[in-house]
Amino acid sequence: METTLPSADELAGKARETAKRCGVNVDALGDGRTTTSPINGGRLAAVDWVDAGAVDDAVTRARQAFLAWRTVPAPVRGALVKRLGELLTEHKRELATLISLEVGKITSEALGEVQEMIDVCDFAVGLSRQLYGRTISSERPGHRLMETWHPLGVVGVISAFNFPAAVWSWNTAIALVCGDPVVWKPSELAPLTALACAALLDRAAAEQDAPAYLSQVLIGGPEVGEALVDHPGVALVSATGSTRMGRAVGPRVAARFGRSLLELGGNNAAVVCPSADLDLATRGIVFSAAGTAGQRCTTMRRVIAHVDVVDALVERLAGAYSRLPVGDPTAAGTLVGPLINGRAHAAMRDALDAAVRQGGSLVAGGGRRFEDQAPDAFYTEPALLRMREQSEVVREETFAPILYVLPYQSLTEAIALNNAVPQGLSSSIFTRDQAEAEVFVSAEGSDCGIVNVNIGTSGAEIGGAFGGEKETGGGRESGSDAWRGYMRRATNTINYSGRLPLAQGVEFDV
Ligand code: UN1
Repeated sequence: METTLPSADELAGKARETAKRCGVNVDALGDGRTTTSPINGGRLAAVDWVDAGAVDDAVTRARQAFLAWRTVPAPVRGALVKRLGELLTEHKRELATLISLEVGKITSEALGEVQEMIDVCDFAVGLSRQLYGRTISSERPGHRLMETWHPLGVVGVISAFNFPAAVWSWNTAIALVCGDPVVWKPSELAPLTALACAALLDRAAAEQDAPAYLSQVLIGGPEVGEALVDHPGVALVSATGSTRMGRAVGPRVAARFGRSLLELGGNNAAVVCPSADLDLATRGIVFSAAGTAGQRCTTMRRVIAHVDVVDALVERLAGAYSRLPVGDPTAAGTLVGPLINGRAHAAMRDALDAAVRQGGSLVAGGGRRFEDQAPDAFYTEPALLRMREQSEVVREETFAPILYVLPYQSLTEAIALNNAVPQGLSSSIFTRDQAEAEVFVSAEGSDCGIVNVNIGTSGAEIGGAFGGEKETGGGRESGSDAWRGYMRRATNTINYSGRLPLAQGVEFDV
């Protein structure tokens, strides 16, 4: 595809104007740290950073907001989130533009990210009338047992570049209806997107007369995240990022008996069975493997295909890979935008070299594009490789569009391969054999937090609980009952008998 990438001035002007339309005070951004756009590698914006010292002030203010917000009835808290959802709907296109400019997402996926934000607001508004506890039969006459759910406290959110807005919203929409203020440390690569989200929520909060400082954003480096992790006033740390980051965060939060919700790496596979609809499987696989330039935590990185269909499948995949339009993510028709930066590109090159050393063969893609035009932008063709076995590099998560295809003979072997990686986020099976599908989703099937049938591994809806096992960290965000992670449970025993029978038949007469 012929592409002329936009100039740095053009993108910087667009970013400034779009942020302004979302309510960001662009004249007060300062001239601190420069960010670049992965679209052309050029300067996009400059934003002042705070240092770790800002965390204590922010948490103190959030704690004040908590004392007020926790007494506001949950359905009234829901009204704030409802307004946020309306403002996100109104500014959907602008937010999507900022996401594309800052992290290189194609327009459709950037709009999809904002749609996830709107959807989780809808979900949270409904939830605000459904924060149910149970009543439980007491073993004693004239007694009732019940549980009540109360706001937990300040939630610290640490998010990554690849979903620079949606991850905040999954946490914030739920936290706010649960009665918790949020302090957010976004990716330093996407500060304008974060400031735009914050401006929209500030506007909603002002309109709804919500307490000040319910939501704060701290633009800064890793030391800001660390201070949030260590602060005893942060009741829950919800961190999305690499397994390396999670390994540092988890124990530090645990050491102060805080709560953490970890959403870390994935190494997601699809099993393709002999009965699979190969055209459907091809479409599902290519979206999950090449979409977002391989930079979702749910990106498909492995295909485990039955020996009877592996050749036919690889042929279809290779055809689709050769037709993938790589280019300017804001241009119509592009399906694969740039990698976030040169480091990601180097990691991709290293993984491809390692895969070949480990017996793999490159079937399609892997090359770099537009290097002459924009040496600091990193466009790559998604790579498709055949591997003889699940070697070391296949068991690692490389945050780039690399898809390894492995053969299998029996479903038991396929499931074992699916599970034989340290990560446990997402998985899928393509089959028309119901028994095979059932085995894959059963207790002896995939060990992941997300297990799909006849769709790819990425693009989950917000209604389900999102997250995974093993090195993925175990946390669950967004839908289903993930809200419980943002509240504290009290078990209440109510005695209306006028006597004092003790549980377990204990006698203690005084
Ligand atoms: C992520 O990459 O951090 O399921 C989240 C999906 C999206 C979320 C991905 N709804 O692909």
